[in-house]
Amino acid sequence: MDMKTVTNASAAWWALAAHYEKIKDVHLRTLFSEDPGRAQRFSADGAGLFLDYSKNRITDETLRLLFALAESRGVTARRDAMFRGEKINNTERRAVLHVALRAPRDARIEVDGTNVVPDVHEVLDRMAGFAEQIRGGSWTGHTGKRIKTIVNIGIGGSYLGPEMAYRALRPYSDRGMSFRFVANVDGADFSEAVQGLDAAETLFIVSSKTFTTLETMTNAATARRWVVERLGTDAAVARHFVAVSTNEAGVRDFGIDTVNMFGFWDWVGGRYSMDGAIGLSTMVAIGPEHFRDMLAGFHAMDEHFRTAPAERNLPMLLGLLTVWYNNFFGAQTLGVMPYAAHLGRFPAYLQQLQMESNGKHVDLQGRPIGYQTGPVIWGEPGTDGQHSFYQLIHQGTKLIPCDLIGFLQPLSPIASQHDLLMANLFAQAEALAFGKTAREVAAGGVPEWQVPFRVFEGNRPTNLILADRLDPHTLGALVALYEHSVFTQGAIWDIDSFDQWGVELGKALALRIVPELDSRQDAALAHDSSTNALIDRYRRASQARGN
Ligand code: G6Q
Repeated sequence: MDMKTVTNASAAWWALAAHYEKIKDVHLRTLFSEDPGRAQRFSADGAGLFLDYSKNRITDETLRLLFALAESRGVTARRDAMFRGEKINNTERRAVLHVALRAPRDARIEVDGTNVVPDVHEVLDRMAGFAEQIRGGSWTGHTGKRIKTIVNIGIGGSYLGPEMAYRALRPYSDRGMSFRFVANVDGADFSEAVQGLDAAETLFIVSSKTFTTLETMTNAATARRWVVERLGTDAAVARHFVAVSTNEAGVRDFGIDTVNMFGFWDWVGGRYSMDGAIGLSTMVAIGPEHFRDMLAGFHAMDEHFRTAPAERNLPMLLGLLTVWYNNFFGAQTLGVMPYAAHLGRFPAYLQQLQMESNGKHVDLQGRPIGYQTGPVIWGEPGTDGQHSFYQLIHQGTKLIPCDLIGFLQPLSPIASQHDLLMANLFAQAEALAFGKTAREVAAGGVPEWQVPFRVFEGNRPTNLILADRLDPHTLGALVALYEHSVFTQGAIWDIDSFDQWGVELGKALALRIVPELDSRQDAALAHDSSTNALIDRYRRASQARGN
C-alpha cells in the first residue's frame, strides 16, 4: 500500500486505507461461507453484459467506501462533463467525445456550440457507401478487377482496434475477402502482409489521425511503390488507396483524392477511435449493418455508465475494483483473460487503452503524484494461459487480480467443445478464489512430503464477465465497458487519461538517430557512451553488408 506518500488524500481515501488493514487477511472462503447471498448481491447487468464481482476481496463496507471515494473525487461530475463535450482533456485543451461516435442520429452533443452528431453520421454514411461498393464489387481496382484484400496501414490507436475487432468478428465477416494489417516499421511486417497478394485486387486503407506518423507514412510510401511497380502507373493509386485521417492536406499530398478520405476530429483520441472512421476496415469486413449493431452496443454501455447507480454501474465497479487492488493491496498488474479464441487480440487492445490512458505521473494541475496510477495490463486467451503463466497466478507470491471473460453461446460450429471451454473458465475462477487447503490435498491421498507443493492458497480475486454471445453488439459494449472503467480510474487518480506525451516523445526521438545510422557518416556522436557504441556497431554492420 502506498498511502504513506499520499499528500492530498481525502478522508474517503484514508477510510479505505484503514478498512484495508481490517480486510487484507480475510479469505474469500470466509466471505462466501458467512454470506449465502453474496453471489447474487455482488453481481450486476448492463448493456447485455453480466458481471459477477463476488469473488473480489470486498465486503459491503468496501463498496460503500469505494463509492464514497468516487463521490469525493467527483467521478460522476467529470463523467457528465465528458458527455456534455467539455474540454476535459486538460493538457491538450480538447473535448473527449468518443461517445459521440456512437450517438444516435437524433442526439445532440455540442463542441464549442456546434452539434457534432450530424458530422459523425455523415462520415458513417459515407463509410457505409464505400463498404457496400467494395463488398458488392462495384468498386474495382485500376485494371477493373474486384477488390479481394484490404490492407490497413496504421499503428497504435489506428491499428489495434481494427485488428482486434476484425479477429473478434470474423464469423460475421465477408469470407470471400481477406483483411491484413501493417503497423510495424520493420519492413518484414509489410512484406508478410502482402505475401501472395495480387496488387490488382488489393486496396490499402492508410489510417492515421495526423498523417505524419513515421511508421505509417513509411509503410504507406512502400505500399504505393508496391502498387505502382505492379500495375505500371501512378494512376493506379486512386483505385487502390483510401485514407482515414483528420489531415486533409497530408492526404492530398500523398496523392489520395480527398473524396476517398474519411475524417474524424481532434476530440477523438487514437485509442478511442475504432468505432469511427478508423473502423473502416471493420465496416468493410462485417458490413454496415453489423457495424451499426456494434455502435449500438457501445451506446448501450455509454447510457448504462451515464445513468446506472454506482452499485449497479459496471464500468464504475470495474474501475473502483482496479483502484482497490492497485492502491491498497499494492497489485502492480491486472490480467485480462478472454475465454474466446476470437478475442485473442483483446488484451493487446486493452493494454493500449489502459496503459496509455492512465500511465501518468502528475495530476491535472501538473503536480507529481504520491500514489500509484495505472496498473500493467496483460493477458492471453484462456485456456491457453492456463498451460503457461496461470501457475504464477495460482501459486506465485504476487497478487494478480484477473478479469475472466466468457460467452454463453458458442460461435464455432464445433459447439460440443464449448462446454469444455466454459468449464475451464468457471473452474479457474473457483480455484483462484478458494484454492485447496493442506487438509484437502492430504485427503486426496497425496504423500505428506508433497502436500506443501500442492496447496493452493486461494484468495486470488477475479471478475467474471459473461455475455450471451460474441457478436458486434456485445463487442461494442465490452470495449465501452473498459473505456469507462479507465475513465473512472483516471478520475479517481485525478490525471488526464486522454493525453499521451510519452507517445509523442517516441515519435521525435528516433528522428535524431536516423541520419546517424548512415554508415558513410563519421561525424562524432554526441549521445551517452552506450548509445554511441550501439550506433557505431550498427554502422559497421551496415558497412559489412555493403550499405
Ligand atoms: C493513441 C495514440 C497513438 C496513436 C498512434 C498513431 O491514442 O495517440 O497510439 O494512435 O501514434 O497516430 P496516427 O493515427 O496519428 O498515425
